[in-house]
Amino acid sequence: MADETTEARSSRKVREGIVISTKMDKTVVVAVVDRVRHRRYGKTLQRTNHLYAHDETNDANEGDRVRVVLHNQLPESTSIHFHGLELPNAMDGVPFVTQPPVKPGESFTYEFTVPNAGSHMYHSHHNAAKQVGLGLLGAFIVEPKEKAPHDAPDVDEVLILNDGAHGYTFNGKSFPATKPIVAKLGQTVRIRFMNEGMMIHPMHLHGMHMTVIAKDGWPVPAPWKCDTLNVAPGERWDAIVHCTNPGTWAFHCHILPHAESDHGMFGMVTALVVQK
Ligand SMILES: [Cu+2]
Repeated sequence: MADETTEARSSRKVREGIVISTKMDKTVVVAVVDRVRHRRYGKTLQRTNHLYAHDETNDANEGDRVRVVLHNQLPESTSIHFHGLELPNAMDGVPFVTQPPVKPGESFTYEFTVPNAGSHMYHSHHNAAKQVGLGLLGAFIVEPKEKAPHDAPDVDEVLILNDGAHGYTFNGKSFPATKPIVAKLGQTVRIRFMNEGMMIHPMHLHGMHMTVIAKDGWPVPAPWKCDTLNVAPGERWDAIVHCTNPGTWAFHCHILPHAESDHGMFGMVTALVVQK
């Protein structure tokens, strides 16, 4: 085990303030929260984003062994909770419940076998209204061992909703800085909605409907259709859009003060672009 850690460390790609995965051993994912300056840590982490519990070959990796090493270089305590994963208690990352807070300068290693597939998240579970609001979060996506037909969409997107100190954001950005989702006519898009904020956000797509296929990583018993999908704090919803209608379609939170002002659209607004 010690050797594995050394190997992984020697190969890890350290980017600023990010959670990092290494391919050195596909059973090992090393995450590091380091080189983070207090003023910037939120933005940095939120931009980075996604800790995938699978390697680049997209093997089904439900059941992988994962190691996440948290180095706390913040000026305050923190922790990592893996939201949605059904882990052994000691790995649940909740200060004063399952572990002491990880204090500034300290490290903590989370290690577990990935138990359940689906769209999950990881985030700080300490002073979270501030820390998660500033971006100590990401998507933790576990590919299932047994693939369903919708596990191979043409376009696969994660949309993390947040409403903390950085305002109303998708993946850390507010409109017009949000990234549009782009697909070709006839393609399918999977959107993995994740709400890391403190408010409900009804996500509304213009021009086409969504087909909801999973809730909190679990397939729904029967897929259902909608054009407005309420995403509450902590929830993850997976939906498929069959891109049958060409054009640039607004895609936004329908609590209007989260999306529109007298200066036009802002905040939780993006577009689904269906190209002919
Ligand atoms: Cu909203």
